[in-house]
Amino acid sequence: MKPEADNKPLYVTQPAMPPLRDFLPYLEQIWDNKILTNCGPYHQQLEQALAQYLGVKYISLFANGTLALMTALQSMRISGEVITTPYSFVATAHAMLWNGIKPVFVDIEPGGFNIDPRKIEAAITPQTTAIMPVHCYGHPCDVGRIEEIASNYGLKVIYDAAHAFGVQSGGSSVLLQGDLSVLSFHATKVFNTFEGGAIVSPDAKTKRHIDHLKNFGIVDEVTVVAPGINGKMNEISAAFGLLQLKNIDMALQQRAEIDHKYRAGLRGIDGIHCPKPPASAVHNHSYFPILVQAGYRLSRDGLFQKLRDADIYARRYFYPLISEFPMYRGMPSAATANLPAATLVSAQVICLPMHPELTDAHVEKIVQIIRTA
Ligand code: T4K
Repeated sequence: MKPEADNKPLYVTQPAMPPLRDFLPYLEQIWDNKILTNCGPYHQQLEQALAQYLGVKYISLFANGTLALMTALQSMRISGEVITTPYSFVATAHAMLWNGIKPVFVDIEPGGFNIDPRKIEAAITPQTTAIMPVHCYGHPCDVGRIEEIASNYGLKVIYDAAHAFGVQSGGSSVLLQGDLSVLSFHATKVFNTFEGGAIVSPDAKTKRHIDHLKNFGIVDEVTVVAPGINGKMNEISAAFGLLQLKNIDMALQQRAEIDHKYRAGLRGIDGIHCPKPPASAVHNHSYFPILVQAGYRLSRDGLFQKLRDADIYARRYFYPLISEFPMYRGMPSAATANLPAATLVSAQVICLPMHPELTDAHVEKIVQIIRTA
């Protein structure tokens, strides 16, 4: 970490930018060969490099994570109802509406951030075709239990793994779980391509189908096999991804150190709780959520404002819950009484700034505000 703070605002997430000069050779290459998109050379290289880095075999790049979620659902022919969590970014449920699917919200585990597998079975109806859990903040879901339920009821599992770049559970990539996993490479993510996303598939046939769907369903000049979308990642984004990948291990290490410093600094403050991911997981420290609970001197929103007054743009991810937005709140599963754990966490959470360029002084400043508020 750099030693000194500056007076720039601190955002909850911020992309770590490699030196511009390192990107110029990639740009020159694109200018030279004039292939700007449609699965060009950088697109292909990034798919291979990511598969290797992430420890998965089949990955399809997308223009963003939301298009990847929509296509993942389409590729599995998911219809009817899909069980999901209300404690996520709104794209998780929006991807279902785009496919004419009804999301059914199930509460999160008390003391955690992910869907509670013990509550899934009660939400299954004859219309249920799939479960879409979210590895929220990169904390792995209870994948074993979810798999068990899915196979008992013949349901597909599509993980929204937007936060789970590089996360491992039980000794292998968490992206290998379920039928498909969907990543986001948005500017605010651990690994970014400006905008971007990906689907991890279990086999070559599924990847091929997804690759057709993200390119209008086109197979060749005269063959279109499905009403696909334009979901392709462009060459500039793919090139940026290749450059980012060179620095990703260092960025992950810096995040781990910042996480450690926050925990040490915030230890012992009454009413401030810093939930940890399971100890068995290899974590990516994509976010640093704290819970502001009884015993703290300010309300959650009081502390949120105090930070903002000091130019620290922490965020209340995820408040409001998805189930509270107008297009969802009339659904029976969106009732607050059905979602007590998510409602509580949503009212307590603040995600503190977390990105590799935070200095010791930044962390100390944030800790000091929370300690002395
Ligand atoms: N599933 C889950 C679980 C997700 O969290 C997301 C996205 C998705 C699916 C969908 O994936 P994508 O289609 O986005 O690939 C942000 C991101 O836009 C969104 O990608 C992310 N989740 C969500 C959790 O956070 P906002 O509306 O909070 O972003 P914004 O613009 O307020 O940015 C947050 C902070 O980041 C800003 O205060 C400043 C900083 N920032 C932002 C941008 C865009 C930068 O420093 N540089 C930037 O370029 O949604």
